[in-house]
Amino acid sequence: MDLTLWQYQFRFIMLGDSTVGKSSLLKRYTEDLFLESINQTVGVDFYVHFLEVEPGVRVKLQFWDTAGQERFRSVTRSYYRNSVGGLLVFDMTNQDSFDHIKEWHAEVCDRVQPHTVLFVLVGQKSDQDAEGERVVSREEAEKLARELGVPYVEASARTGEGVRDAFELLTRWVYQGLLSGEVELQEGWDGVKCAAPYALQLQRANLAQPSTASKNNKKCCA
Ligand SMILES: Nc1nc2c(ncn2[C@@H]2O[C@H](COP(=O)(O)OP(=O)(O)OP(=O)(O)O)[C@@H](O)[C@H]2O)c(=O)[nH]1
Ligand SMILES: [Mg+2]
Repeated sequence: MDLTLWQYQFRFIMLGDSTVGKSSLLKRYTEDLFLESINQTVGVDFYVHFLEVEPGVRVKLQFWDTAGQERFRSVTRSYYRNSVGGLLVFDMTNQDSFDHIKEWHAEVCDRVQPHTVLFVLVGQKSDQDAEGERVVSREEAEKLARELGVPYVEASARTGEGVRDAFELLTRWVYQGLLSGEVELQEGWDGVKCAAPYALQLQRANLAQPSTASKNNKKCCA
């Protein structure tokens, strides 16, 4: 099987203050690597990963890894609009990074209208909990997640804990949104691409009529 073949492409954006570990999360997820010394992102970096969301349905995930530093904001803002999903990342040992999450969320939501972005809130550096370095409790983070209407995952790029969960939760959420029609393919918008859009319409129609769904091939773009 050609591993570069895909039925869907989703564009995700990494958001959060500098040093919370956005690039480290991506390095862990896409290369299974962790670097104690990693360069600060300058502007925006780009990562790719493939995920099979159900047998025979491969999604190409494109990640825009933005710099958290304010001076790059004018560059990073231009990537919001063509993203279908975003990871809102804070460092659980850094109160300010948590306090700024609402601003990151509002900044993106305001700028992507009329599109919407699906978010997952990620509490990073969970390995530091055992070291007594944690300053943001799980309860506080879950409360914020409820306010924003997004799921919450704790992760550590250093140990790998929770990293796949965070990325795959978001991917499956977008995929389900596509099947239900909550996420729409739109001309001139690159958040989602489908290799065979007509097949997606068929799959949606099948899902809406369970009796016929079982008789037909359920796979989109197959
Ligand atoms: N203990 C611990 N340190 C981490 C973890 N993830 C990243 N770090 C460290 O945190 C620092 C910043 O990580 P980056 O991944 O560069 O952070 P970033 O959010 O991409 O920062 P910008 O590119 O400036 O926006 C580095 O020294 C990493 O080694 C983690 O899970 N645990
Ligand atoms: Mg970075």
